[in-house]
Amino acid sequence: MKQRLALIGLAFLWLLPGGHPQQTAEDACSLHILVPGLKGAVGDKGQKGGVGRHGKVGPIGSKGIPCECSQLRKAIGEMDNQVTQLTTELKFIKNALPSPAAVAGVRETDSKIYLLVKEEKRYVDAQLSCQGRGGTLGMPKDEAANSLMAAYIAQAGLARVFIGINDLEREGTFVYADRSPMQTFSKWRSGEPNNAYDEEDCVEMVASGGWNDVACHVTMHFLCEFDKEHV
Ligand SMILES: [Ca+2]
Ligand SMILES: [Ca+2]
Repeated sequence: MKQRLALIGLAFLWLLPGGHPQQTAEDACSLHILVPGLKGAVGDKGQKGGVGRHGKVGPIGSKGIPCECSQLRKAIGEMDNQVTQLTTELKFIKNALPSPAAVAGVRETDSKIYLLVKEEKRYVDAQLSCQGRGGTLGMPKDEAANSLMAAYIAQAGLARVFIGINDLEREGTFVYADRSPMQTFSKWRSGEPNNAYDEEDCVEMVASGGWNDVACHVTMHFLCEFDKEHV
């Protein structure tokens, strides 16, 4: 987000009248470029009165250049979109984030925001916590999402977190927290899911990105995800 703010800041500086030393906007749709005159070469001191070989050239008058209104409008439109998106994200940050100590930053893609919550909760409570913030436990549905989540966990120095996958309703049939079925993508660790002790119906992701079914009543940190459209 910092990068985007910096970009927008730069874009505003560029567009502000006087923001660039060589540009002034005299009307809405023309830019005038002022080119300073060339200074004459300094004459030899001993030859007072002599005119330098390159005498002073007067300032070149401002020359009107019709600017590309459509490009400017497009740039402004894009900034409008970015402001809207930033407003949405700020709203999310205000509403969804727990105390700063419990968060290891956020990660985001074009469509999702991921939030690692460093509070130890049981699976069901973790899911409720994510839902209370407007999201759900993280649901890695493809390699890209899985990799992003794994890197996030590793960078936060955590070994494992709950993610939004379970076979609570039907043993051996794993579904995502939004009840959508497992598709072709999965990331089970070797030998998993093993339903150990006949009680493993929830799923953790370890820092390498692999999945393991675990008991739902154990407590651990967890990873929420949010649809940007719905935050
Ligand atoms: Ca199970
Ligand atoms: Ca297991």
